[in-house]
Formats: sequence, C-alpha cells, structure tokens
Amino acid sequence: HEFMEALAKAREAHSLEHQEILILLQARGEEVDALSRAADAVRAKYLGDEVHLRGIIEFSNYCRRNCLYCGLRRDNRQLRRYRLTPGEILAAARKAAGLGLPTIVLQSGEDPHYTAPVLADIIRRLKEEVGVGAVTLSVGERSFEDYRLWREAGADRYLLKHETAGAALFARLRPGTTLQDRLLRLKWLQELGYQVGSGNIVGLPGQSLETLAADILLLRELDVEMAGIGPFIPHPQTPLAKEPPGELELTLKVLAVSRLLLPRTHLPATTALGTIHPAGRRLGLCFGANVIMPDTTPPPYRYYYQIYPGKAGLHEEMETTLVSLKNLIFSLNRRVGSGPGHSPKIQGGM
Ligand code: MET
Repeated sequence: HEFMEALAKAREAHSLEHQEILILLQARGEEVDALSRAADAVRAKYLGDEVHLRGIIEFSNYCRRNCLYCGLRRDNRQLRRYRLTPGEILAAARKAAGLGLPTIVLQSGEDPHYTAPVLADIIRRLKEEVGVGAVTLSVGERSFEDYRLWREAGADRYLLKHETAGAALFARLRPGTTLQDRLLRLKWLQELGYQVGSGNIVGLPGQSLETLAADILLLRELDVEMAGIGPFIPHPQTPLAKEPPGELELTLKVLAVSRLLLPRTHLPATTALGTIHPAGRRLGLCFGANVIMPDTTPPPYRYYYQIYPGKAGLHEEMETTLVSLKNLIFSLNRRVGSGPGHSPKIQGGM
C-alpha cells in the first residue's frame, strides 16, 4: 500500500522524499515487477525506444589512485599496464565508426602521462579526421584548465561517477580524495558546457540503503545528463577481494528508481550488470536503461583493463558483440539509436 503510493508519486511527479525512495528500494516479489513496469513506461514516454550504443576505448590502465574497489589501483603490482598511442586510439575509433558506433567514450585510469594538450590533440583528431559524432571523456579528476582545454578541443561529454554519496565511505574507499572535491569537478564540467554523467556503485561494503537513496537524490540534484549505475564486483587483487558482490536485484531497483526520478537522463545497462548475471544487460534495459556501451578497446589491451574481473564479452570479437547486442535490442522491440544520441535535455538534442 505504502509501496504503491510511493510508486504512483514517482511515476507522475518524478520526485520523492528520501523515505519514499527507501520504500521503493525495499520492493519484493511482485513489487519489483511493478517497479520495472513503471520505469520502463517512463523510459518509453520520455526517451522512446532507441537504445544508444557508445563505443568505449580504454586507452590506459595506469592509475595514480589507490581506490580499494578497483583492479587498476596503483598498489596492484600484478596487473600488466599499457598505454595506447594516439595512433592506436584513432585506429580503434575508426574501427568503431566502421561498425556503426557513432560516438566514442575515451576512458582511462588517472594517468598524468596523457597531458592536457596531448589529449586535446587526440580529441580534435577524433572529431575532425575520424568524424566521431560525439566524444565523451572519462579520465577522472583533473584541473579546471585541463577540462577547459578538452572542451575547446571538441569534447562533448564527461563521465565522472560520484561512486558513493556517503562522504565517509567515499574517503575510506578512495584514499586521498573526497566526495566534495569530486562534486566540485562535476560543477566545473557543467559550467564548461559538457553533457555530464555521474553515477554510483551498488553493493559496496559498508553501504546501506540510506546511502543508495542519497545516491539517487544526489543524481537528481546534480541534474545529470547521464548516470552509470552498476554493481560492485570484488577484484581478487584488491583489499576488497573477499567482500560479496553487489546484488542484481538491488542494482536493478536503484536503476529503476533513478529512471523514475530522472526521466530524461541517459542510463546505461552497464557492463558490470552484464558481468554479474548473463541476463544483466537485458534486465537493465527493462528497468529503465536506454544506453549500452560496448567495449571497443583493441585486444589484448581490453583484457588488462581490469577494473573488476570477468568483464562480459571480454573474449568476443567486436563484430560478434555488436550482433548480439543488436539482437537483444530487437528482441525487446526497441531500436538501435541513430546519430550521436545527445541528451534530450540540451539544446539541439533529440
Ligand atoms: N579514472 C576515471 C575516473 O575515476 C575513469 C574511470 S575509473 C577506471 O572517473
């Protein structure tokens, strides 16, 4: 009863109090189905049936950070490190474009080796030489000047997940960094005119449902254009190796509530979701997601980009992955997005 009231309010007003979010996150059995149906209806109403594909190029797994949950952390001496040259990055983007992926995400660990001008030059060439429809950056915390230079070079979007809205948990899991600093950067990126993506990890050790409700409210407050929501997956070469992974159902509930409260925000069915369960991505698309980000990092590097182990589709050819993703999209009576798939929230967006 309480549940149905909160769900109806979310579906109609796209606004909930912390307490009401908690009620939805505690959905069980048929309530979970009702949550999925509501999120799917809001997705269809505001974003239509297009599922946007974004090719992700993971161009370096060097990282100066030491995040407890991440396999790329600097104390992981067992990981083979790599960096793609600008030429390799451009070649990977050309291949992605040839396979029909209109936009590219450049992601890496926090690797100061790529100075701001070097990355700016790559961005410029991606737009001018390769003709990439939109370039998204996801290279972590840098200076305002760096972000400005990249924006001027033609970068359109920036992904910087807030990871967790629990400030104490954040500081514990990301030594030497603070939530406040991360949020400041999200503000800078918005000021610079990026389409900004954030997001959070579900099932982190020490996280509560209250923290997850705060995550969703923070995404809403930030009014992000994108939000990546995926389960925690323990990596064997990290201090969190023995912790249990985030649960599929809880991740789906966080995704669905986010869709209800952020009706026009792009939400990916994350690779992490597809990694903890074989139907994870399909379920994500049924719980409000409208984006998929296939890995377009060339082998063998892709294998070494181990944020978490067992990444879905790791050993497949890109062609094979795309065929199965398109089949998945068609099987849900959805369509593959055409064009750059800009946020409907920005001018000139669809
Ligand atoms: N290092 C970047 C960040 O923290 C990209 C994702 S983490 C591998 O946002």
